[in-house]
Amino acid sequence: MNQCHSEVLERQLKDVSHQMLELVQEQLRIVQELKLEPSEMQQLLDELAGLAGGRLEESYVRELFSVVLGIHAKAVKAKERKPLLVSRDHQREDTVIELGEVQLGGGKPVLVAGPCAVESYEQVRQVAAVLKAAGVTVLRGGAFKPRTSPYEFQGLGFDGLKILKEVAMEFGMKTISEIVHPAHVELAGEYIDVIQIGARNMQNFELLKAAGDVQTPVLLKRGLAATIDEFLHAAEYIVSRGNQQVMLIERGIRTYEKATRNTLDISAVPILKQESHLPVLVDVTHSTGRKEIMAPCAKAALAAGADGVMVEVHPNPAAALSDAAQQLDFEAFGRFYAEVKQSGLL
Ligand SMILES: [Mn+2]
Repeated sequence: MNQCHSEVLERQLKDVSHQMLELVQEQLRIVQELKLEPSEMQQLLDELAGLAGGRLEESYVRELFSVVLGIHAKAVKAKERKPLLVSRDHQREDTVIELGEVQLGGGKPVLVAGPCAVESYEQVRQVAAVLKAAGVTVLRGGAFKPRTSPYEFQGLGFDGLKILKEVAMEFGMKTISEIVHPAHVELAGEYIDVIQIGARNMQNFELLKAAGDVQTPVLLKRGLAATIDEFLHAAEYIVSRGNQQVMLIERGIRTYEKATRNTLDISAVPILKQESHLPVLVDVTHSTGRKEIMAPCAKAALAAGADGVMVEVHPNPAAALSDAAQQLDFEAFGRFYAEVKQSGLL
């Protein structure tokens, strides 16, 4: 082959390759515009493979054209997979939930505190007075208590919600309480500012739907054996019904570890913040079950990006009707709060 002939061939190779590139792009455009089904794409491939001859084997033809068809199939799938409403892909900015003077998810972390259960007017009032004096304005207290055993204290029900409302009015506080029955969700909004859906009910889909049908903010607890994906999908149940005011709270998951009541999944905090625009809180009481490590765990949660921390406080934990072992008395709460505040994270 002389010099001149090889130069011509090289130019031809370049030309043909460029044309091929253009043709492949054109092929992809047409395939996408036609919105071909996988079965139709297979048919086309079979036809082309049947035309193979000369230097090209059937399998090479299939390989050559399957690239374009593969790109198309991937694009179709990606289009079908819509991002969750609770995801960052759907909404970039943080969701901010206003609770009186405090904002959850607004960049300034919030402390939520109160007794495990509403036991009496006097008990709630005592706690509220101490918390308010310390500067805490969001009060929690369980009126409906789904307990492990049916023989344990089940809560005061609506009478408990009434007590919360009365005390909150007196001290100018906002309230959070768990609701366990879908039929109670609407009425609950008249007594409390935030409906909590507990860990055991995280996948109670009828309850989630009912919470999605009202406009009361919802605090959704992570189930004790729920993955982060299941947690986010549970939140999606609420948001997809129209209630966008949802907060997520990590409360520990069940592992083989016995040193703590549950295992606080601190990594869930930055993952949830990354994956979702909803505010993320950490319950240091139920995740640890150990008073002496609640302050460091609260600091860890805040350092990891949590928008708030929840802790249980009782005037006389030893006599509490639920979670006696892990509620802080007023003195311990004072130490806890001071230690967390001293870190500058709260
Ligand atoms: Mn409790």
